[in-house]
Order: sequence, then structure tokens, then C-alpha cells
Amino acid sequence: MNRVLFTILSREEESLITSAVLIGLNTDKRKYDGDEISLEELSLLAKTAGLNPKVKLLHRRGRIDPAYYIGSGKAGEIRTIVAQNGIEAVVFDFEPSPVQMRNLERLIKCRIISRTELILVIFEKRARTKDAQLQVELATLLYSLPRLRHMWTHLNRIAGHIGSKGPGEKQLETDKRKISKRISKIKKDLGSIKKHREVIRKNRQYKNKVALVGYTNAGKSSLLNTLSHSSLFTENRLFATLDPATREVWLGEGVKALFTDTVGFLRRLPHTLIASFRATLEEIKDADILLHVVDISSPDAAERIEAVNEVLVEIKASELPVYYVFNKVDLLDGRNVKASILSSYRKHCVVSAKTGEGTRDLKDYLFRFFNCLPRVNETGEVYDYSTYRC
Ligand SMILES: Nc1nc2c(ncn2[C@@H]2O[C@H](COP(=O)(O)OP(=O)(O)OP(=O)(O)O)[C@@H](O)[C@H]2O)c(=O)[nH]1
Ligand SMILES: [Mg+2]
Repeated sequence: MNRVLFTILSREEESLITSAVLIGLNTDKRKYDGDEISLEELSLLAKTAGLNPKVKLLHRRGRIDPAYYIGSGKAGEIRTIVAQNGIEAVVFDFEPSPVQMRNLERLIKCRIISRTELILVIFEKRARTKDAQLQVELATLLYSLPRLRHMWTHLNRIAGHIGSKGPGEKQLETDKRKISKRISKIKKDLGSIKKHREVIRKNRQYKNKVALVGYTNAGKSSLLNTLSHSSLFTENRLFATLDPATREVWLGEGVKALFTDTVGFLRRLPHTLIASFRATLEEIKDADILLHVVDISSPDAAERIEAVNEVLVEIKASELPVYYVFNKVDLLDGRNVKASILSSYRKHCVVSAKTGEGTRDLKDYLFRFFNCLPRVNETGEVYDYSTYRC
């Protein structure tokens, strides 16, 4: 598949592009702080993707410009910054339309990358297993398909024929056919992966199941490592985990549970990614209880919780029982745990995956939860039932 088709950095380009300008947009004064935090997050995303953010700008503007999104005046300013600083990429914290992207690229004379593209690049870099690679490729193709038209219109202008299809349109049709064929093939392959996962899930149906969910970098994998004494990959970058991993954790006398760690969420996570990762996200829906892991040291912890809850609604997992696990308490460094956040989430514990602090409380809660959950034996009969609800 021709990678140039996707307005996404290829691996070769990535090694060349080092310096970037990051542009955020604030259209509502009341949301200025949120947009600032979002721009900071974009910076972390850019670094994770291998870019070097040299300049960050949060542009204030009442409404979106139809031609240039941020307006031609601002785009002209960015062009000057790009030229003066030898910048090689401009990353937007929003999603201009394909036409706006093309206009901006022409005016600024620099590679333009949208937030979604940046996230797709990171997922592509992070995907290690065949399953993850297929899911990321599907997300990339689904993102590219509606954008193809604008990649080939220049060919029509070069050699347009009235009443006949220009070379751009012919190329477009060929590419669309190729991409659609590849999408069907990936969906078929993912279908068999889904079936395989269903068999695994069926074998686990009588076991206690916990799923770790949360914002990316909250410490889900670290927590599972601490609880199960394992060594899952963790990193202080975004989207360290893409593939689900399951470990058994002993909770107390006679009670064990299978804990599944999976991909982390992000605010404004691209829908194509959620759709493509459905097979992976199914693991979450299969759990008896969700542990919503939150980085308590993050200044926007409450917004992150909301972002995660939005994804849980989207994947239809919001009805499951949830226990909030406020992690990284060691980073608060003597500062009080944010009481307002904790009081908003009645069922919670405060832990440190790093030091192990609070993990006993977490296990005790789950021990009680599973002891009180209706138990069903292999023949489907309920053999232990309590009205206790956590
Ligand atoms: N100080 C401190 N750091 C932690 C703690 N838990 C995790 N970290 C660090 O936070 C970073 C992210 O941890 P991960 O376990 O990879 O986070 P994750 O939620 O699995 O992230 P994704 O897989 O990207 O969704 C790593 O650098 C960890 O070492 C903690 O309790 N205290
Ligand atoms: Mg992880």
C-alpha cells in the first residue's frame, strides 16, 4: 500500500522531521484553560511521535475560518515563524477539513499534521503485534478514504478534460478501490481474531474478571505489575500499551481474579481508532468490574476522568460497576489529595503503583466485591448469592 496516500508521516519522513510548531485554537474564552492543557498534551503527543516541538501557540478566534480554519492572517504569521526557525512540520490540535489542510499547506509551505494524524502515527509506531498492526492500519485507511479526493485534484488542474475524467479522478478511483479492498481484507482478518478472543473469553466465563481502564499514562500497566508481580511494558510516554494483557492476581483467602490491562484513552480519541480497536476493547466489556485508574498528580484529573467515561459510553461499557483507583499518590509530595475529586467518586481508593501504598485496600475491596457477587457454576446454577452491592 502506497504510504504517500495517507497524509501521515512515513517512517522515512519521520527521521527527517525534527522541529515542529504546535498550534492550539481557543474559540470560547471560558474554555481557555482546557485548551491550554490540550496544547500541552499535544506537545507530549508530538514528542512521543518523534517530533521536537520548538514553538507552541494558542490562537484565540471567535469562529472557524472556512478556507484556512485559523484564518489567513494567522496562517501567514505561522509561515514567517516556520521560515525563520527552519521548522519542518506544523501540528494542529484540531481537525481541519481536507480542503483547509491543503490551503494551509500551500500558504505555510510546510508539512501540516492534524491531531488525529499525530495519534495515528503514534499508534503505528507502538503497534508490535499483528493484531495491533492490523487495527491501526484499519484506522488509518478509514481516516484516509474520505480525504483522498483532495490529494489528487491537482492532477486534474494540470491536465483537465471537459466531459472526461481527468487523471486525478482516475487515480482517485484506483486508490479508492485499492483501499476499500484492503479494508475488507483487514476486517475479515480481524473477524477471525475476534472469534479467537471469544473462545478465550468463553474459557474464562466462570472466573472473576477485572479490567483496568483509564487515561493513557495513568499507570494501569504499572499497577498490574505491582499487583501481579509481573513485568508488563510501561513508559512515561503516551500509549505504551496497545494489546490487552491478562494476569492473575490473588486478592485474599480463596479469591483470585483475572486482571486485563488494555489500551489507554485520551480526550478526543479519534473515532476511527475506537472503531478499529473494537476487538481489543471487547475485553473491557467482559469484566465483572472496571478499575478506573486515574493519575491523581495530573492537574486536569477530573477532565481526564470525563474523557475516559465518554469512551466507556461509546464502547457500551458504562453500565459495568466501576471502582476509581487514584494512582501516583507518591507524587503529591505531602500535598493533600484533592479532596474535591475524591468526594465526587464515592467508591475509590488512593494508591501508588510505584511504592505499593494503598494496594492492600484495593485488593480488600475487590475481595469483598467478588465474595458477594452471584457465583454461577459450570452448569449455570447460582450457588452463592448475597445482596451486597459495591
Ligand atoms: N511516581 C509514580 N509513577 C508512576 C506510578 N505509576 C506509574 N507511574 C509511571 O507513569 C508512567 C506511565 O505508566 P504506565 O503503567 O505505562 O501507564 P499506562 O496507564 O499503562 O499507560 P498507557 O499504556 O500508555 O495507557 C511510567 O513512567 C510509570 O513508571 C506511581 O504510582 N508513581
Ligand atoms: Mg499501559
